[in-house]
Amino acid sequence: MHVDMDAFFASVEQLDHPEYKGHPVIVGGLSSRGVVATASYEARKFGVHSAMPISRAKKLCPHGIYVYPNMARYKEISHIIHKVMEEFTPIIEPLSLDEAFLDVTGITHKFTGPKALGRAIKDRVFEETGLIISAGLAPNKFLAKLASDLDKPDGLVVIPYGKECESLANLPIKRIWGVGPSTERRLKDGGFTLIKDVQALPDEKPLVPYVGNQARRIWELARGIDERPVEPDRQIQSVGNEETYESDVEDPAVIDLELRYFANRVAKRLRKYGLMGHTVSIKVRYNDFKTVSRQKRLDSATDQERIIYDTSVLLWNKLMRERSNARQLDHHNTSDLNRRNTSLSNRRNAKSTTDSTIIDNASDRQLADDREMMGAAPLPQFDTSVLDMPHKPIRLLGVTVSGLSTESIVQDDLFSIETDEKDEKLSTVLDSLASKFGEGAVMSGALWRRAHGDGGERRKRSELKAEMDLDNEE
Ligand code: TTP
Ligand code: MG
Repeated sequence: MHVDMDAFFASVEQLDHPEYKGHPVIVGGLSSRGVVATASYEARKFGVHSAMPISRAKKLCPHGIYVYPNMARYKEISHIIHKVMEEFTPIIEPLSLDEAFLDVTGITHKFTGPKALGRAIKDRVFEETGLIISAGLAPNKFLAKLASDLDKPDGLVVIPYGKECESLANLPIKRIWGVGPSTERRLKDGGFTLIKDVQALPDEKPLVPYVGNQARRIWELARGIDERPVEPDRQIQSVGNEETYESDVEDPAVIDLELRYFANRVAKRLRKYGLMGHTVSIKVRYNDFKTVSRQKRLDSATDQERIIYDTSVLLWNKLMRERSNARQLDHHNTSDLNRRNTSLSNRRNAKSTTDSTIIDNASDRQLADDREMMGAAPLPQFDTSVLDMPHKPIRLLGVTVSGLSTESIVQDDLFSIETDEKDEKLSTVLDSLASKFGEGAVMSGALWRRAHGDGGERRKRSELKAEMDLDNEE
């Protein structure tokens, strides 16, 4: 089923201003260069339509009521409509504020027929909003969308199984999904005007000279064949990596490597899905199973490894310092715990004053070498002493980026624009190299070994948990 509100923005305005009812209402930018977002059906009689310059609309319909869009209100109504749809099925694919596909395959038996189901959703939308939605029910998405538009406004059209070809036959070819003005022109050049002209072909071959690789899809759609599933709007809420270790981890150098690895993986997946996130979190589970997490909201969203790593380090240190302060206030430790704390805090103190001894450690030297290969504007000094010592052995570590959006970032700081652009460019180059030559081509030696488990079994308790958290709620 496909549903689509009638003259959506204009109908909402008529609902909110009853005095507009029955009059031509035009919603759009009101400046001299503004365009029409939509027009009520009363205004459409004057030839006013979406995307037309307001100045032209005013010539066609000088007595119309011209209003500026109130997006917040339209979103509110859209949300109510979505809730109504959810009464029917969870498999909803919204296409815009006012239209959606619903997979109703599993619920038709609850109604006397598809028409009754369409009627039911139309009635519920009207009860909840006072607005009219048109509905189309058909064996697939293409036909359902076509059907919802066939009898607008207040449409309710069913194209039953077996009637696919018949209902399409006499429609112009531009009604085929994806056939825009230029494809339409080319099809007409080939003598195809109505959908039945395409249906008459035994296969798609005669279309190839005119529409190239679109031929198969157009030929299938003309016969009402469309296998695309309804894709529910489950949104990715976060992208994260975490790992539970075979044996507990205490070495800040290892933790640093883990944070780098997680930042690398998370950033790569964000970029793969074209996402950016503005919140970085770390999760830590101690060997006593106590689990804590800390998060930080960034000034702007990121998909950059370097920023994710830096923020993780910041969060790690913050967490360790909070814990050690809390411990200093706590005087009822057992002697065992006291011993451990003393030794750990000695080590921490030693580290913070004598960095060189840490750097001299072989694994740190390796990491320092790897820094050269990491490329992306490394820390001023690759110095694992930036990481505080854990005060208890670590069983699990993880890094997650949430607050995702697909929007590009808006920067207000010239310096950060430069840095980010540089990092971004590098990340893109690294990603394309990785897809060409495999990850080993770009990952630093230590990260590569980390990724491929060389020595990794020393710590792995379970498989790496890389997750894209999906929002299943509302
Ligand atoms: P549509 O569903 O295309 O149009 P509509 O709901 O106004 O009219 P109908 O479905 O009955 O033909 O778009 C939904 C809303 O999206 C519309 O009310 C306003 C907005 N919109 C624009 O802002 N600009 C546009 O170019 C279009 C087409 C729509
Ligand atoms: Mg609409």
